[in-house]
Amino acid sequence: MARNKIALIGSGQIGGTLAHLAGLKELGDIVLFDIAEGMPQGKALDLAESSPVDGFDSGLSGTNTYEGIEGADVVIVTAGVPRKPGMSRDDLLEINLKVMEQVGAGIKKYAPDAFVICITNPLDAMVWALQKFSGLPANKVVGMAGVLDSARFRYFLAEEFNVSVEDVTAFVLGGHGDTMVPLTRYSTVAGVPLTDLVKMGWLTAERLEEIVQRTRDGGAEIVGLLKTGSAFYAPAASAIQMAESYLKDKKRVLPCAAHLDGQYGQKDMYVGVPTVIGANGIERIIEIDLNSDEKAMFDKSVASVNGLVDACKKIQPALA
Ligand code: A3D
Repeated sequence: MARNKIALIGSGQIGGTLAHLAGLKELGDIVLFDIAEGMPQGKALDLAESSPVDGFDSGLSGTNTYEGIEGADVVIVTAGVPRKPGMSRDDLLEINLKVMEQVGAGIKKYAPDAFVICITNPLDAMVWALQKFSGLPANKVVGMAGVLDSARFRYFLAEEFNVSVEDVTAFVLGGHGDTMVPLTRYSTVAGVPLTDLVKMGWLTAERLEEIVQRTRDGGAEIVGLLKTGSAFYAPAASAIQMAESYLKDKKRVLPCAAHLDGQYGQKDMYVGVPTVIGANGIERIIEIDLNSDEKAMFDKSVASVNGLVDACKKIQPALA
């Protein structure tokens, strides 16, 4: 059986890490695309030279033309600019929207059957625009944010309780931004909800709120430390988990920015919800019951994403 083909649009910090992880996991042959000449070729060669050491067989190549992504099974998009200290994700909107237009056209022409994972920020608005620009079916275009936001929440909780990260599950809903909604009663340690752990005295409600806030600010914390860009190891690992679930038809239940068509009372928008990812892309959107507090937080998050989508429509009227 021929190997799968994975195209990475954008070969910067996240793109390079995606290529490395996809190689180590032997997910398929990997093509790195970027507008910077020589850079994707250089990263591909460097990674290929690591393959004999790590023992993986993946073709690795770099390209500056969209022909190179032809027939890709998975496309992961990180093209654009990341945040610098003091910038919000929303500050990236105008420049990255133009990038999504080019990327969408490239995917439409050369990889119309791919499963497309968008990482470029501001995430929920960019994945919405990318789906429109590419014209691909909405179940095949998805945004990565929830897996990363949940992973941050899980890590902070595991650290707090001094337990394995493997035994902590977490649920984060809503847009990728300051309004994201970490759901404490659906997040657990070995199946015990955080709300019960508060009653059991594992932590106070105030401490839990601090951890929730640190999760919301997780991206800014890294930007503040790195100073030259934003997080890339954990975002790449998160997108690879989504790609793997698609390629291996694992049907993982993962929170992703998915296209809503009536679910959660929303029409034609992308926002973070629990999904099932399998060979048909987003195979299911799981609608969980939200209590009134959670619903209020979710609605606020939706309003903030809608504001960004409206800004996209103003910049590019073809999207309206
Ligand atoms: P960076 O290392 O700058 O890589 C971006 C790459 O995109 C660069 O190599 C550019 O040359 C390339 N590029 C720019 N314009 C184009 C274009 N028109 N076509 C093709 N390539 C282009 O950034 P990064 O890898 O650190 O981050 C990439 C994106 O991911 C940014 O928008 C970040 O804000 C975003 N990001 C999202 C998350 C989420 O959780 C959603 C987390 C971290 C970063």
